[in-house]
Amino acid sequence: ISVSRQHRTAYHFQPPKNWINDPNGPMYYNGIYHLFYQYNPKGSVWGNIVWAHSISKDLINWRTLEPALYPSKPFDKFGCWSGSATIVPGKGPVILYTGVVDDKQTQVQCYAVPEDLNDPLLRKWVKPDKFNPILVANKGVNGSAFRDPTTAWWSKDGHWKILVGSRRKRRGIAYLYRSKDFMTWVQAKHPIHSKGETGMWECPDFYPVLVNGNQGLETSEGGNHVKHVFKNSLDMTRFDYYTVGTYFEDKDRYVPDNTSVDGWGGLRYDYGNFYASKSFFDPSKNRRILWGWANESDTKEDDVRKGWAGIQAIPRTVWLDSTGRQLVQWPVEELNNLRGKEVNMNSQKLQKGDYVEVKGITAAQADVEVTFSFASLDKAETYDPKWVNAQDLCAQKGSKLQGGVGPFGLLTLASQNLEEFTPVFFRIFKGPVKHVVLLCSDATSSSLKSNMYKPSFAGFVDVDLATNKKLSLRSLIDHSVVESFGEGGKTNILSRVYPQLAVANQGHLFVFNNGTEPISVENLKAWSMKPADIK
Ligand code: DQQ
Repeated sequence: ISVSRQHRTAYHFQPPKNWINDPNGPMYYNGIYHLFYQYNPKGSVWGNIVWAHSISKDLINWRTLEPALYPSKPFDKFGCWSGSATIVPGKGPVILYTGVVDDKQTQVQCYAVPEDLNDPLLRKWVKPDKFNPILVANKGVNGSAFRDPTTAWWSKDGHWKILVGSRRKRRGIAYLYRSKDFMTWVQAKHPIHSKGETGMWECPDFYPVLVNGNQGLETSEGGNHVKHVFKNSLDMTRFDYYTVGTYFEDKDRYVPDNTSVDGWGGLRYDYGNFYASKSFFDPSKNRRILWGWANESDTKEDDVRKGWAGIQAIPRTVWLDSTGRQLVQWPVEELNNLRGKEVNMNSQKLQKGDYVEVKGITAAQADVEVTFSFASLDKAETYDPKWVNAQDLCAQKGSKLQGGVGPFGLLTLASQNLEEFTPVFFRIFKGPVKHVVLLCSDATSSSLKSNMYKPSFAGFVDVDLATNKKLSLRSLIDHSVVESFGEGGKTNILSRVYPQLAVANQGHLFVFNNGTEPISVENLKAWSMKPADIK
């Protein structure tokens, strides 16, 4: 296979060629899922941004239509940047997006509606001159940092409300706007939320989650049975952070719970490569679905050579964990329809230094679910409270340095003789109060090729091992992607890697243990994945 194709994904969404970034305006309308995304029709680096448009019946197999939005008006002449869709009862879908008006990147908010609501595919979108642009930066608002409108929600006080991401100096801000008719918008006196020293808040997202249960909620739902989630994408770190908190609808203020921290130290949807995400409510299955963009980790020159860059992560169902402290995410169930041949491994013991191959599947294009168990935590290494940054800790310890309980887990995209591998693994420490569990997806040894970004992505897993000495892991392996879900989706990490040897049918999968405590692979199921039908 050619170099440009060998790292293309088989079931993660990507167009046939060119650059993509943020998912935009995802929605379900009249039986069809719509995904729009930032796209460069002219090349594989960022630029010339339009809204590409793909449709699906199952969130996995896609048809690409012509771009829905491209620069065509004075208010979006320099780009159609990110935004969201709202389905307005009785009217149909409305897109809100950011138009760039000049070469100084001055940003305004615009709207677009389907040209013909009777077209089941909603192929053509129009930007009426009446009311457009619907928002320009008021005095005191930084017009070159004013973008990415959210899906609107309807409040009991008779207003539609949206958020727009911004910053004032180094303070990240989400401004709130109200409208009675969806066309005339007035800025609220106070932002819904802001935080010092976090920089630009790109792509804010704001939605209710059920306090008890995993069903999703329509964006306008409120009441005592809900909490709210506020997410922003921090330009300074290129990660998506969220808090769980309370929305005071009468004051239009959001206050995070004291269990979640705003900003760099806070909770993340994903501790790897996952940015500018956006969620939507899917009424057909009563779930909330989260899309996120995974950028390349190779160089710009590589992207030019490949002729493509950027993928979308597998859409994830998202809900509030029973602890109320964090969210849980899981690949949409439709993905399982791509599962082909299955192999199993049960009660496989792994002593220190063991690694065992999982044979019989296409290991470079696979889905793996595994549960590990261990008899005792006595040998766990002592946790040093200075280790607050999981990624630094993973970089320091890696998968090769022997531990007490762990490192154990999967070696994905491995070459036969382990010249290359991307380990996804747990490492357990004895903390002052309880055990500290680290989940790591370490790209350090992923490729013999040097000169690329090979981060040791990692996050901590909030789990109580005292009663249940087990940890579970699912990894979606797709040529240049390893997208992993720890403990049922509590801590998730997407890595982009570019093996040179472990490509196509030269890719292998192993389970391993490099700690003194023996580990049991209680149950492992792995499937060859069929390619998704994306045209
Ligand atoms: N990407 C868009 C912006 C957004 C950024 C431009 C986030 O609207 O803030 O392509 O990746």
